[in-house]
Amino acid sequence: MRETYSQPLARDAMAYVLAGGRGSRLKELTDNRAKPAVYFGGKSRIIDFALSNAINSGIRRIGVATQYKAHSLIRHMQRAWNFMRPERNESFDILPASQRVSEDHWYEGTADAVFQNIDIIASYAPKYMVILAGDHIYKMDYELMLRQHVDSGADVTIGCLVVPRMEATGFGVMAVDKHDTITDFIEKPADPPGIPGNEEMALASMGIYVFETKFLFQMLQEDADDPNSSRDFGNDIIPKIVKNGKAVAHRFTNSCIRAAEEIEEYWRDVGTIDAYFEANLDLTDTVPKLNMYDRDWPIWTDQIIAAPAKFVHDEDGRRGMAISSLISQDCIVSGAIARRSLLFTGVKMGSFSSCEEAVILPYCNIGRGARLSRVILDSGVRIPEGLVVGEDPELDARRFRRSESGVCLITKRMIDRLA
Ligand code: ADQ
Ligand code: ADP
Repeated sequence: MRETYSQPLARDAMAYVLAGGRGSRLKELTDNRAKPAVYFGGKSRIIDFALSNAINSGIRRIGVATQYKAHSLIRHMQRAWNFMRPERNESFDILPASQRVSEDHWYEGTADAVFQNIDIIASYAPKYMVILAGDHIYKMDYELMLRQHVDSGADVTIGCLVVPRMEATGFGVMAVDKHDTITDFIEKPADPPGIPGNEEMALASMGIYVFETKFLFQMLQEDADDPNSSRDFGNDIIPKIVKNGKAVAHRFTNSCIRAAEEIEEYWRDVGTIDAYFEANLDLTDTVPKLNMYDRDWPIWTDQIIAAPAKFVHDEDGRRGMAISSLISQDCIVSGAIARRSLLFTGVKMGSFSSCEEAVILPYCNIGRGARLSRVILDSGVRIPEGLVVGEDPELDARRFRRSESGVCLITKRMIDRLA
């Protein structure tokens, strides 16, 4: 029988965000920052989505494990996520891999990134742990997952998505019975099993797990004592529970979005240059699949003190304008045109310049007469006067990082090499 809950389970839960991965398929975008710190959507960073989901779900204890190139990630979180109040039993802990347990290694795998901080988690005594990845774009109410976990009596509940079978090779793939109890789990199979009756699709793990804290600690200790373990949730902990205990699949829905607004389920990995570019560009659609204007489920981020975006005539009377574009604060578009583009904070566009299908990260400067199309500009890039990108594929490929679908990623170093 279903229990009814007198108070949200989220109040007894801690969210633990794994944010240590590099995301190497994002190439130079992750040369100096971890994937969760990469900017997304006009003013946020990727990690803001998982963290906002946690806050919007009612979770008030959050830990974030960092490892690879964590400086800009940590700085962002210190600025944006410092509003938790210990006196109200709230907490926000940034947990860099700091050799807390052993002097000779950092976090070995995702399970180790939790194991090494068991004492800090225990000090807050959460009843449930919600383990999250810090590198996906989606909205999700974890309270619903917590309820399913308690109702089903599972040892672990795993968030899952239905994906095309051949795209499932990069995921943990599972088989379930009619109650969604997981009967098999294979991490990153070369030939993923399909869903019975729907063989071209597969049930993929989102890398999101709910455990009772006591049980998780026990599993992590056993894993730490196993010399053959790679200390990873997907490779070690989850397959073991599927074999010896009860693992249940929680099917992802945009459950936090009001029914009237529900367009289609939205979850993106944005792990490659092309996926990252497309997901950003999608936001310039008249009705995007991801609604960033939803006041019921806001995406929290750093609120910098900055002047409003400004569109001005230049000295020759040429209009500055933006069409189907997202323009953040502190931008100045002067006698220039932006089409289907995202201008993050502090971007300046000079006279006669134009950009079309451009993702322009904070504090870039676009010189007079420059013409850019299908580009991603890393933060702080200064585009020289008159530079043209997106019209000569061979020249672009020699100068910049040109993706399979012809998107050019441009960094400061690449611009310096042009000089
Ligand atoms: P992967 O996509 O391979 O598989 P993984 O590299 O294990 O993901 O990283 C998961 C999360 O942990 C990411 O957010 C990453 O940033 C972070 N992370 C990785 N190494 C870390 C470390 N040493 N310290 C701290 N954080 C770290 C996983 C599951 C699959 C599932 C996919 C879904 O194993 O079963 O399908 O996620 O994306
Ligand atoms: P990241 O390292 O992830 O790009 P940072 O927050 O470190 O993010 O800064 C991004 C870029 O923006 C850097 O080139 C930095 O010099 C520049 N920058 C940051 N804040 C400002 C500011 N207030 N004015 C001008 N440039 C800034």
